[in-house]
Amino acid sequence: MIPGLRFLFKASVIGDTGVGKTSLVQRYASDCFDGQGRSTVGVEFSAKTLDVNDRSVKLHIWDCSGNNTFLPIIEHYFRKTQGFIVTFDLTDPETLNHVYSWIERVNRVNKNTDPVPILLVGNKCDCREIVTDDTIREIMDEYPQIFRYAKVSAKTGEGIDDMFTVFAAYLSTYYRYTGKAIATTLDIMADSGTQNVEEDGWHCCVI
Ligand SMILES: Nc1nc2c(ncn2[C@@H]2O[C@H](COP(=O)(O)OP(=O)(O)OP(=O)(O)O)[C@@H](O)[C@H]2O)c(=O)[nH]1
Ligand SMILES: [Mg+2]
Repeated sequence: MIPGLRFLFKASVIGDTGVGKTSLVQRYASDCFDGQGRSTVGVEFSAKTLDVNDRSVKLHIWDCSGNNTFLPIIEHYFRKTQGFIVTFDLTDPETLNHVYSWIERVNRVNKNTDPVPILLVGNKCDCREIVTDDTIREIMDEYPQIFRYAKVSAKTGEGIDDMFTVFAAYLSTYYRYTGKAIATTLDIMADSGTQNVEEDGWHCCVI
């Protein structure tokens, strides 16, 4: 671990209602799965810290409702998000088709910035898969901002830790080395060991 090198990223988990967004966040943050399926009202917040590539990365995770009623509220959370986790249900091809509109929404809200990195996640891999790899490939070809596709199960926990580790590792490298304004800010903070960006000393990577 490099002393003083700590990053904070805002992450938003989005996708259709019922794909398992809350379940996968709960599995990651609390290692539990309640199977109740209570639809999220608006947005729920979780935080978790992990070590990746000698850096301590804190993720502020905003779990957004997939219900259209809440779109005006959750779109507010799309701003100043460093990375999106766009989720679909491997047993429901419609939810994969809707990934297009979720990404379009993200890009519309962030039209004045570079495309925000996206991790595409297919959840419920404990069940029989119905979606086709071809469709996933088409979406990834259309949106190069999707840096990785992960297949997971919130129910069994398969792939969940890995997907968040990959997500945090990618963001910390992306924002540090892409030469964007944010990367400069991070470098300065890291080099000077700045501690005063956030009250608790985390480098908040808000663009
Ligand atoms: N078999 C299986 N069921 C899952 C998995 N993840 C979630 N579910 C179930 O899918 C349903 C919906 O899960 P939620 O986590 O509430 O879905 P959500 O995407 O947060 O839904 P909204 O909050 O309405 O947007 C629940 O009944 C869960 O128990 C999984 O990995 N495998
Ligand atoms: Mg939910």
